[in-house]
This record gives sequence, C-alpha cells and structure tokens, in this order.
Amino acid sequence: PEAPSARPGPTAPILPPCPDSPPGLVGRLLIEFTSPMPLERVQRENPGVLLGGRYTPPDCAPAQTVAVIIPFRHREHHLRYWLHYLHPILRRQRLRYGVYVINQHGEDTFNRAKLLNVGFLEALKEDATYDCFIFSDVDLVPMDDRNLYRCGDQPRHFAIAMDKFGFRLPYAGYFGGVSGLSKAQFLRINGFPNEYWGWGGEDDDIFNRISLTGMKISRPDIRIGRYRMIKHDRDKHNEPNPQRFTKIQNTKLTMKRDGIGSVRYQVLEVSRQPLFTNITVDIGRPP
Ligand code: UD2
Ligand code: MN
Repeated sequence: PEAPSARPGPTAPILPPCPDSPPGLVGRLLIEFTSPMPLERVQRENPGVLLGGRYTPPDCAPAQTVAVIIPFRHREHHLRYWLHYLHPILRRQRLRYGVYVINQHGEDTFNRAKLLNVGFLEALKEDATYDCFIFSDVDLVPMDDRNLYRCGDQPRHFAIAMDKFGFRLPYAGYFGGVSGLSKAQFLRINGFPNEYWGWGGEDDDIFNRISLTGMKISRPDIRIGRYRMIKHDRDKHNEPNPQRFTKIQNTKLTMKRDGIGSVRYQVLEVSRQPLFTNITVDIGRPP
C-alpha cells in the first residue's frame, strides 16, 4: 500500500511572534467616569472578545498567556468602566488574555488576597496555558496604554502613580492596586496570604514575600504608570483590619504555611459572560 502522504493537512497559519513594542498604541489616554456605561454598549464596542472575556490577537503569536484576575463584590458599576477601558487597551497591547472576576459570595468580611489566590487556581483550571497573572482592583484604569500588562523576569507593579496619591508612589514598598507575577514567581512566594480579612496590609505582605524570596519589583516609568481610581467610599464589610500592622511584621514565619498551598474555598458558580468569566466563591469567614 502507498505510504501516507507526508504533506500536512490544512493547518492554522503560522503567525509571526507579536512585537515587543506593539505598533498602534496611542500613549496617554483620556479616562473619565462621568457618563453612564451600559454593559450592552461595552459589548457592542468589543465584538472581537470571545465568550468568557477571552482574546487572542489575529495577526501575531503572543509569547505569554495572561489571566487578569479581579477581586470583586458589589461593584458592577465599576466593572463596566473597567471592561470599557481595559478590553481595547489589552487588545492594542497584542495580548492573549482572559478576564476573571472572582466574586466573594455572601456578606462576611471581604478578603482581597484570598480571592486572588482563588483566581490563580481557577484560571489555570479554565486554561492550563496561563503563565502570567495580572491582579487588578476593579476600580483602577491605566491612563497610558504603554503600561504593558505582561510579566517579566521580576514581579511587576503597574499602578505606581495614582491620581489619589498625587501621581506619586506613596511609599517605596507599595505594591497595591495592579500587579503581575509569572506562574513561577507566584508559586515561588507560595502565592498570596489567605488570612488578611478586611481592608489593608495584604499588599504589604505580598511585597514582603517577594523581597524575602530574593526577587525585586519592576516598575514602569513614573510618567507611564499613571492610573485613575473611580472615587468610592469604603465598602460595607471591608473595614480596616486592626491586625494588619502586626501581621506584616511576621510574613517570614507565616508565608510558608499560609498561601496558595493552603487555600480552602468552594466554587459556587462559573459563568461565562460576553466580556469576562464570573466565578462566585465561598471563601469562608474570619476565625
Ligand atoms: C487599596 C489598594 C488595594 C488594596 C486595598 C487594601 C490602591 C489603589 N489599591 O485600595 O490594592 O491593597 O487598598 O485592601 O491603593 N472590592 C470589592 N468589593 C468590596 C471591597 C473590595 O469588589 O466590597 C475589591 C475591588 O476590586 C476593590 C479592591 O477590592 O477595588 C480594593 O478595595 P478598595 O477599592 O475598597 O480599597 P482601596 O481603594 O483603598
Ligand atoms: Mn479602590
């Protein structure tokens, strides 16, 4: 019998690698939160985004696959602005990405860092090829699309110059707002702490984990890392955590036992929306 043909069948076209500096970025952006932002409008503006908030550039092959993780509860109004501004930016940045909203079920005390741990694990269950994780508050929008939502050889801090801090870094060890770690960097610090209930301290604990494992934070130029935060009051059930000052003194001891290796939670629902994947999760309550 004739040998099977060596000629490959119809395959996907082989795309060139995506460029390091994507062409078509616009630089400084006008960001405002005054006009209402209906979800239908945001969906209409983003036809190229696939169900669950997935996107792959049509014309090049990205080096990384980025999971954007958003800690969330009762901020639908903020989320609509976030989706409106971020999808076009991430698209111009030529990223292959997915957006995961990790929604804390119930009305117990909020726990941002634990939700981010859940996001890491659940995004990987959706797509095992994620190798870069960007953790973003729902109320933060970059003012410059040259602030590339990618991972590098060190953990990255993106939100360095916020309007609410006078467009300056509030202190040298500040790591709040928007940050990014490769899968390997995240695992190296045992992920994020699960035991910071309520507002504050968890970002400093993450900074400590990074320093204690010998890594160094990388940041964009101060003129590029500018952000607007949607003005808001402190949410209910996210009161400042009075234990935060003592807890951040003890990261060295706690990071070995408290982290991605010890996170316990229960997924209640995964729902693929047109512009994001919503994961509702029971993360328990403070002891
Ligand atoms: C600061 C940090 C934030 C985090 C927090 C302390 C900035 C810009 N951000 O944010 O990264 O370290 O302090 O915990 O400095 N959230 C909800 N629903 C809630 C409560 C919180 O969705 O009921 C989410 C949401 O994504 C929000 C984020 O958690 O953006 C941080 O909470 P925040 O915005 O109330 O705290 P903020 O602005 O002081
Ligand atoms: Mn905020």
